Amino acid sequence: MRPWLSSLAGVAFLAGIAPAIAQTDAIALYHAKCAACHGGDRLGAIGPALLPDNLGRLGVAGAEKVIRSGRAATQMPAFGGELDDASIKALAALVYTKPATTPIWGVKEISASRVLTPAPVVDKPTFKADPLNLFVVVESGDHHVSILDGDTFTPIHRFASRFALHGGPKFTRDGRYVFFGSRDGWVSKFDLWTLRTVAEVRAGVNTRNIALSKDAKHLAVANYLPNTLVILNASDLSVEKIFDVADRKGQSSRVSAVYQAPQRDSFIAALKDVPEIWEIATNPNGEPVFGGFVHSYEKGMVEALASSQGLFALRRIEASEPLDDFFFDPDYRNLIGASRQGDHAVVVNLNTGREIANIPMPGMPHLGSGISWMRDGHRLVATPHLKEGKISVIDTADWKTLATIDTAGPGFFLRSHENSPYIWADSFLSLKNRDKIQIIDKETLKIVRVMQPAPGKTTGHVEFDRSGRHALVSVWDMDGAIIVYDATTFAEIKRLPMSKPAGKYNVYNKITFSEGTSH
Ligand code: DHE
Repeated sequence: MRPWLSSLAGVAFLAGIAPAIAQTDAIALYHAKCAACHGGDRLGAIGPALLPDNLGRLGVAGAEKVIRSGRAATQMPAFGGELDDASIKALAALVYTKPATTPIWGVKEISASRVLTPAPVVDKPTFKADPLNLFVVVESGDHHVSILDGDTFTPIHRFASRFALHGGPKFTRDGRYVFFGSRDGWVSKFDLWTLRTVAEVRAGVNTRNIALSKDAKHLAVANYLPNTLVILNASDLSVEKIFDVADRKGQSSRVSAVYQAPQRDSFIAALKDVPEIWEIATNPNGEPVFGGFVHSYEKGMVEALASSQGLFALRRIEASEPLDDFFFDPDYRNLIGASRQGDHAVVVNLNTGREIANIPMPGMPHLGSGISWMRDGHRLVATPHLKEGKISVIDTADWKTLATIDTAGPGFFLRSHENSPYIWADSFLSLKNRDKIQIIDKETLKIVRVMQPAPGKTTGHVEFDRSGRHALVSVWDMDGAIIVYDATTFAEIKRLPMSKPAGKYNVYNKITFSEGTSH
């Protein structure tokens, strides 16, 4: 038995339950009721991993509720009829106990998880819709993905995804393949022409997101558990390299996120626990892709499975503090990273590796959702704030805050399109106004309209079609919807029922790195 499963006293302590209940064999109970789906070691199987960091914001009380009542639209049954309250509390406390030793998830484990299901050979899509104007919709309610025709807004396919996909899916430049990452570390490769999943692999135990290299040959996976950055071969999802992430002094770190930087032909990684930003060459020549400005390189980290010289060469950029949640300017020369204090952001010039500005930004900016556009010859960047109902607008000429737009409440996502004069902003995290969408004029920086697509229901995340004429809005409810709006008149065109649709992604906008959408 694993050491971290062996302490009933600890479980009872964590659960705050009486000694008599402490005798309840929570571990035996776990093995009897949970292990078949969630794995004997809690690392997940057909059900998700049951480790505190994987469970995120659910909380112990939330876990008790799920054990008691089950989880709608999943295979998680309700145990309320067969387990008493003390047993449910002991199980919830158990799954919220950190493992005493870090689970091992290296080349062997990753490779053993890989499943290949090649699709039939085709030379064109197996459907009539414009393959570049499809929308990929992640339905987080029942863990499915829907594919929509972006001209008629009609679903053409729906399939079960891995549990809890997170972050934007990543598309190959021809728009044929899309990759998804789940919080439990699963990476899935889906063929949009044959509408089939063609490969899957579990690249981590607790994963943040994925990024695809410029040439679509390599896929990077950012992990919180273990502290690794995994590079997969994007063709068959085999392991190419694993970085055990640590700073120069050897201090290990989680990886907050990894981003593709096509203009630089590299990946850029945000590290959670150490003041370094990593840049990893995805070009076999390595160094020249960084424009000759590079000072420090380290090659061949822990498991150098790739032998070519410059490929995956690592450059460490030292920062004054750990930075998270990056926004990049369109040529990927500069990034803006949020300080963990939540009150300022730091601009780093990636060519020189130096910090060039510090921008006060109270209220925890969510730079990952930032967008940029040109106004009066200046490139502006807008970012929502997770803790305040404000949108900051920064002028990249001097990296100063040009305006602060007050909204109905803290928001999560922003969207625009090069053909639209407006920014669409939600108030996703507001207590009272989470059903509001604000339309902001990109010239005047004023709110010109407030919409309430589904009164009382959390609404957020907008994506335009390839022309910019329509905007699709998510109603995040089990009984939710994607609402299609005319992006000029704001008239509702169509309402498609969906199960808690999270993000939706237009193939063309993604592969062209459209201005106004996430990359
Ligand atoms: Fe996300 C993208 C981090 C919570 C839905 N989220 C991202 C990205 C990062 C990130 C770094 C960009 C990755 C990419 O697209 O490749 N998210 C974080 C957090 O640190 C945070 C605040 C806490 C956490 O638990 O991880 C967080 N995110 C959430 C949620 O609670 C959301 C609303 C629901 C969910 O699915 O968990 C959520 N995040 C999203 C979505 C995107 C995303 C839909 C992709 C946006 C896009 O348009 O590209």
